[in-house]
Formats: sequence, structure tokens, C-alpha cells
Amino acid sequence: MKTFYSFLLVMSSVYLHSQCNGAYMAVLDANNVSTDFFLPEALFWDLNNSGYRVPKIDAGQGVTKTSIFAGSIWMGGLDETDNLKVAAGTYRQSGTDFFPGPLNDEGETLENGCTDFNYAWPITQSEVQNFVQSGYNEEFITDNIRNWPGRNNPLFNMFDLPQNLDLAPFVDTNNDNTYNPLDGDYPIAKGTQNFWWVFNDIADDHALTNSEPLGMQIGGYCYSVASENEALDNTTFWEFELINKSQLNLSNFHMGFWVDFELGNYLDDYLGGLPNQNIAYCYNQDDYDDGTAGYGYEIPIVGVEVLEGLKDDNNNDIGLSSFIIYNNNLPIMSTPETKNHFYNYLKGLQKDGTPIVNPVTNTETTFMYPGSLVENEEWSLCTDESALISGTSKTVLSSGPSFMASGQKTTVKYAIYWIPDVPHPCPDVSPYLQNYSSYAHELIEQNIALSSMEIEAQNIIVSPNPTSKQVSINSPQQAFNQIDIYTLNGQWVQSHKGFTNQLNIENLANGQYLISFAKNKKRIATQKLVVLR
Ligand SMILES: [Ca+2]
Ligand SMILES: [Ca+2]
Ligand SMILES: [Ca+2]
Ligand SMILES: [Ca+2]
Repeated sequence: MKTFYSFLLVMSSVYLHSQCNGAYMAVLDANNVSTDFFLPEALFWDLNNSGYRVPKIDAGQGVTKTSIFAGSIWMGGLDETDNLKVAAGTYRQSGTDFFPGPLNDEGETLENGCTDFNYAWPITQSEVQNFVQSGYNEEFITDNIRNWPGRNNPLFNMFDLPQNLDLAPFVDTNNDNTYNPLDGDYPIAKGTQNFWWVFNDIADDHALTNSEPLGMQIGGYCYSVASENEALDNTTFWEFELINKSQLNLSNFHMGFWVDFELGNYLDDYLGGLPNQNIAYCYNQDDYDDGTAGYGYEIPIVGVEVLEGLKDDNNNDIGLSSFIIYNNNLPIMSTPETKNHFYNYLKGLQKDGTPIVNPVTNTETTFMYPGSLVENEEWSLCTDESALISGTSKTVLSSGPSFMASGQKTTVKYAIYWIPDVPHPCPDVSPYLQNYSSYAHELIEQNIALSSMEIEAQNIIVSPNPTSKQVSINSPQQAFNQIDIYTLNGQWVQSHKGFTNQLNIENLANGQYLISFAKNKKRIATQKLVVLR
């Protein structure tokens, strides 16, 4: 475990008092991963030590190994006068651009927002399931359900909840746009353990990028799943709902995930990317990860996938649009200092705005080291011995460019995979990461069902319901192009691609199901379907 230089900590603590910074640390630890995150934007560490610990071990069981030192989010775009606005987080040496609390509909911070919202609200799937299965019995309203900061929650008693703001996500059972567990509403719990928190980029000066603020509200949501499935048990999920609460549209908007990987001993770490799989990853330079911090001869790989990126003009997912590596050994890829440097890295350019050139193909690219590690003819750190990559390298996975209209919401989703004991050096990483990715995508599909009846609008009418053999689907606007049916436990049972107004369900056993409608892979409605013969 690498410890951050203490003189920088002294500096940052000065800023902690002068800025409206977050000062709350949460721990996500439901499965084989235990990770700290320090609100609002300092992910995977406690502002001192690396805190993405895998495997999770109890005290006295040996030396805790970590696989990521720190992470955060970056974003940037142009306002209507082409003024560049950037917000980013790194190590907080000079501070950060992000501050706790939501914004009101005028895009302003709230009184006490910085202190009231200096908290990550936890919720577990089991407390939600117990409440739902009890038939919304009041006795099953736990403190976490009671104090979930859903819109206009009348039971909330931590502070005066600001009214008429969309805050933490919930299932609105009675569709009245108010979170009230007494009406059977309940928090969305996608994982065994989940946290929600909210922050913005306007409550104080942008100490990192010196940029003017974008006027963005960001809802953070992370979760992990305790599972018999090794892949899910070694994965964590991180989602950010961005709302442009400024009065200005933003064009050429990019969203980045900034990661300082640390594979055990950080001094022998290598990095690469899989553009077609929306993944960047860290592996070990050689077949032995040295020292007490190292993983020894059983070396894992760690990958980050952009599960859902920003959308293009046709609302298609852009996914991973660039992957860059920077460190101070690389003159033209050194630590960013100005908002333009941060933005260039978000666009997959070099620090000065010139393109990256793949030295093997001699073509311009936005992806560094995208080559297979087992092909000698591709650009990777296994072939590029001249690379000045070191353990102090940082990576930025970016998605863009996109348009963020004033008032627009969009959500980006990331998964982090930790795959144990992958043969080194130069591992064939793609199949391993693909395997983990398939389970993550399957879980996302199941979440569609588990978060269930959250949207019953869209004028899609399923009849008859209950039904025996066939249902008619009335959707005058042809609002969907995929149907999926799940059990109430979230197990997928049937799909139909494309629009239809008749669906055959005679293969389904008697029981209750969730029928989910999606347009271009984005769920738009879920309803309960009862099969009875
Ligand atoms: Ca309600
Ligand atoms: Ca590192
Ligand atoms: Ca290492
Ligand atoms: Ca080594």
C-alpha cells in the first residue's frame, strides 16, 4: 500500500477547511471487494492510503492487497459562446472541483447543502425485499428506508429535506412523484449493498482546473453483489447521473473516469485498453509482483468497463471513445495543469491538443496501448520497450462527444473487474475480461427487473392481465423495440426483438412476471404480468 506524501496532505487539509469539500468516507464491502470512497469525488481511497482492497480479508489473515490507488470523475464541454468549462477530481493536493449537495431548479446551491448532503445513504437489497415481501408493512420500514432521500419524503428526519427535487432513486409504487414508504414506495437497490450521494461543481471555486463551473448536479450510486458467482463477487458498479442545471446548453461534452491503478506493488504495473470492449485494464510487467504489497506469483488483472457512456445525436451509446495514460516521465503526456489539458485528455488527445499516433500503424488514434498482449505486431507495453510508463501512471477512460442541453439528464455507468491469478507476463486479457463483462451485463438486465415498476407510464397497455396464452400490447407510438420478461426474482425468461402488438407467452408457467419494454436497449417501462390458466 502506497501512502500519499504527507506534506501534500497538510496542504490538502488546509483546503478541506477553506473549501466546501466533502469530508465523509463510506465503505462498500458486500462481496470480495472492500473499497473506501471519500465524498464526493475521491473514489477508492481515504485521501491517504489506497483503498480498493481485494481479496477482502479479516484482520490477522495476512497483508491486505490493493488493486486501485485512487479514482475520480472528469467532465468538460463548451457553452453557447464556446467557453470551455471543465470539472475534475484527482488527489486534492490543491483541492477539487466537486462539492457535496444538490442544486435547485435555478441551478443554485442550497443553504446547508454542503453539510447536510455530506453523506452517502446506504440501502441493502435484503431490507428492501423484506419490506416489499411483507406487503409494505410499516414494521418493515427500516431507518435506511425511512431516511432514503427520495423526492418529498415525508418521513425523512435527518434534516429539512429540500422539496420538489428529484434526489435518490426509488420505485414510485403509486405513481404520485413522491417517495413515501407508507404508500409502498421503496429505494432502488440494485446490489446486495448500495449507496447514493449527490454533489455539484458550483459550490466553490474549481481548485483543480481553475475553470468556471459547468453547473452540473451529479448523483452518485455504487453497489456490489455478494454472489456464488466469482465474477460478480469480484466486481463493483459505479453510476453517475449528470443533470445540466445551468441555463446553458453544453456541446462537445465528454465524461471521463480517472483511475490510478495499483496492482499490489505499483512499481511494476502496466496498462492497456480494449477499445472494442469499452475496457481499460492494468496488469503486471512481469510474472512476480514484488514485496509485501505485491500479489506474488498469483497476479490478478483489473479492468474498468464503460458499461453505459454518453449518447450521440441519435441517442446511441458512445461507450469508450478514448483511453489515455499520463505520467511525468512522458513530456507530452504529463500531469494536466490547465482546463485545456484536462479537456485534451478527455478528448483522447495529447496534453497540448495534438493527436496521439499509434507507432505501429502510424495512424492517429484516441487509444493508447490498444494492442493484444499476445500479438508481437500490435501496440502494447509488452511490445513497446521504449515506453516510459511507470507505476505513477494514471489513466482516463472517456466517453464523448455528446450534447447536454440545459436541464438534460444522462447517466454513465462503470464496472470494475478484479480477476485473480491470471498467468503473466503479457496475459491474454481479452477473454478473461469478456467473461466478467458478460456477467455484469446480465446483472444490469436483471436490475431492470428488480427495480421493476419504476416506470409504468409511456401509455403501453398490456391486456388481458392476468392472461393465459397471449397478450395484446397497445402502444400507439410504437414506443419500444424490445420486450423482456423476467421472474419477480429478476431471472430472465423470454425476449422479443422489435415492435409487436401480440406476444405469445404460452411457455410461461403460472405465476407473476415482470414485462419490460426497451427502446434502443434503454428500458422505458416495466409492468407486472400475471399468467393464470
Ligand atoms: Ca409515491
Ligand atoms: Ca498507479
Ligand atoms: Ca504490480
Ligand atoms: Ca515484479
